[in-house]
Amino acid sequence: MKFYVTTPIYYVNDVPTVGHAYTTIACDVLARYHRLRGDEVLFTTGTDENALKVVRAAEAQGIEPKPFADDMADRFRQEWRELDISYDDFIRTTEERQHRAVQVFFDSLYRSGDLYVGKYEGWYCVSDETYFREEELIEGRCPNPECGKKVEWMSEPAHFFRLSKYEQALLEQIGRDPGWLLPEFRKNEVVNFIRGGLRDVCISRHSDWGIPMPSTVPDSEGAVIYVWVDALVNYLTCAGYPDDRDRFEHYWPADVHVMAKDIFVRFHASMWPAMLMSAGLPLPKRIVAHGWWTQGGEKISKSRGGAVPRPGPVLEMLMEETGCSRPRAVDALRYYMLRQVPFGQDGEFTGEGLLIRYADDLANDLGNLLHRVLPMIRRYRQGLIPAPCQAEPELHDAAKAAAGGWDKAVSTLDFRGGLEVIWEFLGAANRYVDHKAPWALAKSGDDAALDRVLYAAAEAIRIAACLVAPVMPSTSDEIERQLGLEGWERRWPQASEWGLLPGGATIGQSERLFPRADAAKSKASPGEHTAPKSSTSAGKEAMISLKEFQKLELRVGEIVSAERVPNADKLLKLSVDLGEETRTMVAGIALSYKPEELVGRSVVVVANLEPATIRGVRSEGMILAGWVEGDDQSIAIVTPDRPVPKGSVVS
Ligand code: ME8
Repeated sequence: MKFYVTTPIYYVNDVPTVGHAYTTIACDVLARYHRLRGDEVLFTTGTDENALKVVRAAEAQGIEPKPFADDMADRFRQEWRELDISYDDFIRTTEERQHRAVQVFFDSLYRSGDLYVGKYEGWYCVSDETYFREEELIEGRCPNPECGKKVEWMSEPAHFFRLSKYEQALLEQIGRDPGWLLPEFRKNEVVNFIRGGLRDVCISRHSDWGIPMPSTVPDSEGAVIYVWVDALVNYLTCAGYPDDRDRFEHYWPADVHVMAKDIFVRFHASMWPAMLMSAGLPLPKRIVAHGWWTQGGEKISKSRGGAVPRPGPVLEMLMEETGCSRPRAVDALRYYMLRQVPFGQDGEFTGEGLLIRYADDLANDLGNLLHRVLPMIRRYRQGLIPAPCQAEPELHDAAKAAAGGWDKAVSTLDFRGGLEVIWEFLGAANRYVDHKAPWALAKSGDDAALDRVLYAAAEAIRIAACLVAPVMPSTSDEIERQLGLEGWERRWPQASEWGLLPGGATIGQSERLFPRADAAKSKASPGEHTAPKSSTSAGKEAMISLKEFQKLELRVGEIVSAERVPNADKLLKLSVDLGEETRTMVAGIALSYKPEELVGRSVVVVANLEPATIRGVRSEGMILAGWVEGDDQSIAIVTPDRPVPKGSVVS
């Protein structure tokens, strides 16, 4: 199966914002997902350079338009490389192949009788590259609420495309193919727009920047083609139009054009299909509009003044706040954008929202699973994956549901819904580990059960890595490396197939995927990670079973550093070495111990306590301590009375 997906081609009047990144990431996810399924994918993006606003932006910098556009196009490419965008083709509308395609396409509109020469007099908004009627203006300005700029009067002989002729054909197409325009509520906007009456569009301009009109068309002297006709044709050019017929027949029509709502109704859902009908070419199979990312409720846009969120600085912020690597920051941004808002709706972009998603979904749900399971395989099985076990129904059913749910969600571009089902599976995998308590099985010496649980948990991680691969490609690679699957060829049917993780494989070196963000908010309610002060004698109803007790993962650790938590009299921030890893823990023992007294001391910690952020410090475990008799201010930490290796289980 072939799959052809396109982003809009972006104006090069400025560098991209997170809004441009969003569309490009969404298309990248579609492309990667289809490649994983074995489809032959063509994923295209590029830059729209023949616009008047590009000339104006170049002028403002005192540069000629072409070198200005060259530089900008490079910066777009650079940005997409940074964000791990796997496009197959990057088209610039100043390229020769685009000039040829646009001229041939324009000529075919002329030959179909849908072009005529008239006179254009009216208002033009340079920023939106759109003509408006007098009555459409708002106090003499562009009626687009996001623009509102001054319009300019244009009066020139012009070429018109008979858009009005296609009203009925467009309405019929919309009625015939219910999934053609998405989302549904925007489809209704298109229907209303067309029913309101389509006017013929002026598709020429007099300028020396743009694609010259073919000489076969009357009055073409000195005229260039309207930038929107030029821009839309890029979708054909990338598919091989007009000269590479085989390629064109293979890839066209596009499977999906993706864009935001700003360029959906008027351009992609009306003018573009009408022009294709006129040229006798098949229509794209699906046209999808997402919402806008906003800041302070307003659309994030290149032309808006002030600090516009751009991908680079957002990644820097994330790395600084969390200590994560650049590839993890990239994947966290990709994840956040697709998970945060339903595709089609607007969403407010905030650094805080990104940090919360990072902490809750990535560091906790995904990262935790990996960092609980792999150290146990190292500790109990010398780093070797146990032999494959039969599918554990509670895990396998959840995996199948996640893979099926993701398939379904991707087909309607419901990325948020798709990620939700994957995260339900991660929840099931974490609960499985809690419930099976492998540390308790290790204690009780039930080797067969321990093998089964460790294998099943590792297999769940492999499946999760495959499921999230289109959204977080480098994180999936890293998880597979840690599982010992470097070089493993990931394919989609493997996602929920049980038992593919080879037994006997040696796991790779562990590295924390998503270090815990100090500043990130935690799901856990803040509380001090020390034993509670009151020790009431437990009533019968408060008793716990041995099995419940075994869920506790108590370990011996060694304090390797200690310091006070600023502005908190009772708190110390400790680094505790647990053998396989060193964790940060916050303990309320500062009134009883000086930091320097603690370094080198052995302590007993609750190692599987849900992390919490205490006074801005992420605490990943609890030190056991008791109150000194007769002194309710003084605390004594619990220490083994003989040397015990770091990481040993306390039972
Ligand atoms: O319109 N939220 O280019 P453009 C969501 N050249 N998406 C956003 C966004 C935001 N705040 N800001 C930008 C053009 N986008 C034409 C397109 S295509 C044949 C020609 C994304 O640079 C979104 O995809 O203004 C939007 O449609 C596109 O960038 C507009 O990019």
